[in-house]
Amino acid sequence: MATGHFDKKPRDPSFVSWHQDGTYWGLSEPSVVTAWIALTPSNRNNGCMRVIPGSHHQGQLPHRDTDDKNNLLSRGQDVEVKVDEADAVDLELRPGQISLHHTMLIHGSKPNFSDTRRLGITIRYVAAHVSQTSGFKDSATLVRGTDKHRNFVAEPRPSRDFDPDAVAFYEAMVAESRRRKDAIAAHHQSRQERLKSESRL
Ligand SMILES: O=C(O)CCC(=O)C(=O)O
Repeated sequence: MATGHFDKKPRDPSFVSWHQDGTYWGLSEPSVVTAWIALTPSNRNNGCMRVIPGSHHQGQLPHRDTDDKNNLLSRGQDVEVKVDEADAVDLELRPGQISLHHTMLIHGSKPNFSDTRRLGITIRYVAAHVSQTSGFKDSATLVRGTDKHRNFVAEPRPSRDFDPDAVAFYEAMVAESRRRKDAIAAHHQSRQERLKSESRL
């Protein structure tokens, strides 16, 4: 299990392009489900999540990086197949309600056109037998049973709020993840510059 959050302030232009979560996660198989938990109302006006029903049956689809600064995804990844907006279903939720989506489901969300905040947290449940195909070993919390596979670094179970060991573990993982993100961004930028200078030749 891993967590994250998606926050849109009132009148926030931030949006999420149509994408499949599994695209850049580097997992051996797409046995992952996300619980999107609404902490505020999430509706059509403030940019609720939208999904294309049944799209997870298409398997992994190609994506392109857009690097749009208003895109809440790290690379602004956008699925490279035509998405018919008429097929989209709005997942309107009240605070405390959740939606569940498969890692290959095409989904996204529009900007917040309202005066109210839209905030949701995500909990990603990964089957323990799934492994990472990229170099860095991520951490995860075991939520049930025994982990016979040890494919992820086991997160310590906090014994109380702000347990110092759990906080130190979290801070080390965040620092490592920032370091990786910066390395990817630097690699991406030098690739863009190389392509630009090649096109000038
Ligand atoms: O919160 C959103 O608008 C998008 C969420 C999302 O892309 C995800 O949970 O994978």
